[in-house]
Amino acid sequence: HLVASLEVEQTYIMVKPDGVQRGLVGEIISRFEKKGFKLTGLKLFRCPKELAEEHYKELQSKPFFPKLINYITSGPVVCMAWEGVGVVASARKLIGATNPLQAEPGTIRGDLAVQTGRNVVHGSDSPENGKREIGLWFKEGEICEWIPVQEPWVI
Ligand code: 3AN
Repeated sequence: HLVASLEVEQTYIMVKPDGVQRGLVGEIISRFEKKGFKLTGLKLFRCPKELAEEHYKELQSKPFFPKLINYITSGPVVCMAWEGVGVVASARKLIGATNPLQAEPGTIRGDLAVQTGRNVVHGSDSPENGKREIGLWFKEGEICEWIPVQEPWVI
């Protein structure tokens, strides 16, 4: 169980191949934007098998591991880094339960997915894994630190 944190954290969010194929990229990004978190990294990427295996190494012994690797490498994914106070646990809430049939309506999986093996989005499960996964999926220079400014963009 994740407890809300007051620390500024980083989390790795990824639209999985089914989310890209189904045209849900904009919808998923907008959920995190509207919540108020800060986007610090974003790219479309075709993930090599070795990276998928490293990312999911904790699940290596699970019977569904080969299927999971096939799924994640089956097409491009959208890699994102998001920053904010308590972003790790909050993003997991926005995403909803691993099994989309158990995910609450209003969550991404609750609204947009049916199958565990096609659950459209990934979110890091701890601040430590957030850092680890951002380091895994992004190269140096691909993460952009920025400070929001209040400018009268439209007069
Ligand atoms: P979450 O993505 O909600 O953090 P994890 O970390 O337990 O869930 O699992 C990682 C991914 O592995 C899931 N997003 C899902 O794609 C896949 N997965 C987990 N459990 C199963 C399962 N029982 N059958 C098939 N795939 C699974």
